[in-house]
Amino acid sequence: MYICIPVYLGLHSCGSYLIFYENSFEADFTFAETAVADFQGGSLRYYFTYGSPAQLLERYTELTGRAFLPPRWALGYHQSKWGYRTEEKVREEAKAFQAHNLPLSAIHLDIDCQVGNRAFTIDPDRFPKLASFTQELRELGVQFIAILNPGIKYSRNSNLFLEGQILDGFCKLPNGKLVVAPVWPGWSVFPDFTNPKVRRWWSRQYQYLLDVGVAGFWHDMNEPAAFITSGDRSLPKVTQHYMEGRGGDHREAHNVYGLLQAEAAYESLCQYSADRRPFIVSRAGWASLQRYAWTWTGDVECTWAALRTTMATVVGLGLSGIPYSGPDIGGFQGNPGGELYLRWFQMATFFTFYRTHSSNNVEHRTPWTYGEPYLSIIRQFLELRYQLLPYFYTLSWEATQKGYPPVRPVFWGASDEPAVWGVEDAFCSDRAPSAPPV
Ligand code: MIG
Repeated sequence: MYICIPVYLGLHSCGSYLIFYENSFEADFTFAETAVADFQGGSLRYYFTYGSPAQLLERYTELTGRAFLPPRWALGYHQSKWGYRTEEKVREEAKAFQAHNLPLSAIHLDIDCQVGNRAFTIDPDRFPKLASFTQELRELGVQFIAILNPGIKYSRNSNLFLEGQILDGFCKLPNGKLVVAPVWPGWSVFPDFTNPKVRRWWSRQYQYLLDVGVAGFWHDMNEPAAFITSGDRSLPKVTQHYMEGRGGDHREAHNVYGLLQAEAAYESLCQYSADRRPFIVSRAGWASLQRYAWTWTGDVECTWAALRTTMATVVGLGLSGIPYSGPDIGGFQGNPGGELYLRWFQMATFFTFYRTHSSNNVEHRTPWTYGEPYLSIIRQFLELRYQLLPYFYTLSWEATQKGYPPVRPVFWGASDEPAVWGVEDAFCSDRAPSAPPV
């Protein structure tokens, strides 16, 4: 998993309860005769509350914050692919949705649109008139979303590297040397988002992309992830962090790294335009990510088992305060085939984040890839989703007010009924029906 949130919800016949540990260190949780939470550092600070699941979520999000209301279009369908390299390909995709009479609200551009996989770049040769292109897409009702990773290319030819160095804003080892690790741009350095100065600098980078009409941002690899074949595929544990001035290391900073990057992006988008709601998707995060970003379930496999797990993951994220999430429809790595893609599509119709995405080395995946009868059934579900938009919008508003997740466990309205506690292959979006007979 890319997100750790040290919160758990206990179901009990005499009342349910929730415990949140305010500690971002790595931890082991054991649930047996007694529940043990074993953190590798930090202080023992936890919050306990009891009541119905609705009351628990209300109190947990009163403490950690509630989600913002998303732009309405974000609740529509998103099409994504690791592999849209040119403006022409994106245009063709948007037009193909029209030609197939399928609604579409956003297209997500992966690292292929960048120059050398570098954050905040879009290749001007392959996207020569970005401002008019994003305008053209908006006229089709389609928003342009751009990916970015936190790692900055370790090179004097990179402006971001030079700026970050002047600011003394990159993560270092105890001996004062920069932490350098291979990621998509090549050898990279990592902004220390636990420093408010670094967050302010990072915030400014979104502006020119907003100026050319980019509607939202997709933060990937922000655990942060690095290509290391053995050991931790992240920064060394001894990496030093500013930690808002008090100092600390990566053991404590790891889980909040992506969260603080999302905060920087959120501030940027709010400041840029007070009358446009931010749209940010973040792979990593911690408690309170809901205040800044949506998330998705990462690189899931193209299997029936992964489809089943997705349901529990999305419900679990909701119970951890994050109302907006969903899977790569069909799975990330591999080719699902018509039926698995369709079933995944149908399920995701009732999740908040409704997006097809797939890896760069698999068959191009769209609602029409598998022909009939799949296409017609997918169209019906897309139409149903757009009919349900007012309902999703109301559920979103409820999340902003109360912290209730739009996608709920079956025990939501029947938490005193042990028969439904373990249900992981179903969910509901409003009150659960009364408990089934035992
Ligand atoms: O190492 O940007 O989860 O959605 O397509 C892979 C390429 C990096 C991982 C993301 C995935 C994205 C991919 N990224």
